[in-house]
Amino acid sequence: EEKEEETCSFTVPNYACQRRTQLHHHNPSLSDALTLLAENAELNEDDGRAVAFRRAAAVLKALPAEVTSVSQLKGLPCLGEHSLRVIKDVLKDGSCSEVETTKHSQRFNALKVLTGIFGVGVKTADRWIRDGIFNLQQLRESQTTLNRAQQAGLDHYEDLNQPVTRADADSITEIVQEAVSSLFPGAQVTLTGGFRRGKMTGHDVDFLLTHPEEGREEGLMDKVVSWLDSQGLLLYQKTSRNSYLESRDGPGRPSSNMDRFERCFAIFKLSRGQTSPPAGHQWRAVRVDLVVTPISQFAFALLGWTGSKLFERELRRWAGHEKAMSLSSHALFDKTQKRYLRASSEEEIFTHLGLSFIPPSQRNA
Ligand code: 8DG
Ligand code: MN
Ligand code: MN
Repeated sequence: EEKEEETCSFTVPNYACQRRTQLHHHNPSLSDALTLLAENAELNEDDGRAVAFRRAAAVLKALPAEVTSVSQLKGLPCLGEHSLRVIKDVLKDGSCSEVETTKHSQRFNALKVLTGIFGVGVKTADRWIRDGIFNLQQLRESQTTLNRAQQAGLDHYEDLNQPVTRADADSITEIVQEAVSSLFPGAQVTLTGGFRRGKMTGHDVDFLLTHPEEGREEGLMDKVVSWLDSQGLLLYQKTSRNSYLESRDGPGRPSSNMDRFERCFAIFKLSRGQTSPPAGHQWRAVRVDLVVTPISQFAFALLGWTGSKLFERELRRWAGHEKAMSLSSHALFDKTQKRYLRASSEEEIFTHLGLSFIPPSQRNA
């Protein structure tokens, strides 16, 4: 009897929000290759292609074992022709020429360095490149006018591109907690973003602030920011009530999931004792995002700010395409029933959406 040696082929559900995706998985070299191409597509504002690569990478992250042959991937969702070609190359040679070429291209590296400056988005970076600016030194030497965010970003470039550790996140949590509870007894501080998903490092620290009594959260942001500032803890801050003109990393990097919470993009000054600054330094700069939400929207905000970005995107796609619902960080609207569905926990939102609950540590798509 002839048996096809297709030892195990995998199956995974279509949407990342239907799957459990741990931080550590079995196919990092494949997902890294696809993630680099996604990053390149984002830097070139090719959103369609970027999402396709992100989805393909996420499918590989969700597999229960290492892929050894493309035949195991038959029937898996989100793996287009292009992604499969990349996977084949990496499986065969350990690398893919398109990935290697991209990784070493001048444009990719310039875009990465320039958008690595807080406050600089792809449009600005692209304009600078066309003006012959490819790196920080050329930017500093040019007569380019920088806005306040970009100037702070350039001033603290080294620190802000150093990973924030879990210990840094914990000491910032303590500081924010102290500020909030002394100014607004009863108000709550919740760590969100990558650290809530169990990441050991991040590019920033994300917090959600709320008060258990609806309306009592008003004024919280101004007071907290003033207090932090008076303690000399802020190197930069920009607070905004309506963020339609804002973005995930300050002006210039618009994102698809902006919301209307009161928020603050800040750069904290962490002193020795609160962190381990680079040798010879007394302090280091750390990016912090603060968001204030009324308690009635807290569950939606928590779900929306925990990420990963792809997981969030997939939740919204699932809601829209499969459930005729519209999900945001504020609410869930059922278009069939023409009404908002309330929720006071993330679990309830998953239930409304007809999804099994996925805990934060398994949302690392
Ligand atoms: P990292 O910082 O460790 O690198 O990763 P992260 O924590 O996952 O990414 P992040 O850029 O800090 O974003 C955290 C989450 O917040 C992510 O799921 C996307 C979400 N988010 C923004 N901006 C906005 C926004 O304007 N509105 C909403 N609703 N969510 C946002 O980053
Ligand atoms: Mn973050
Ligand atoms: Mn953030």
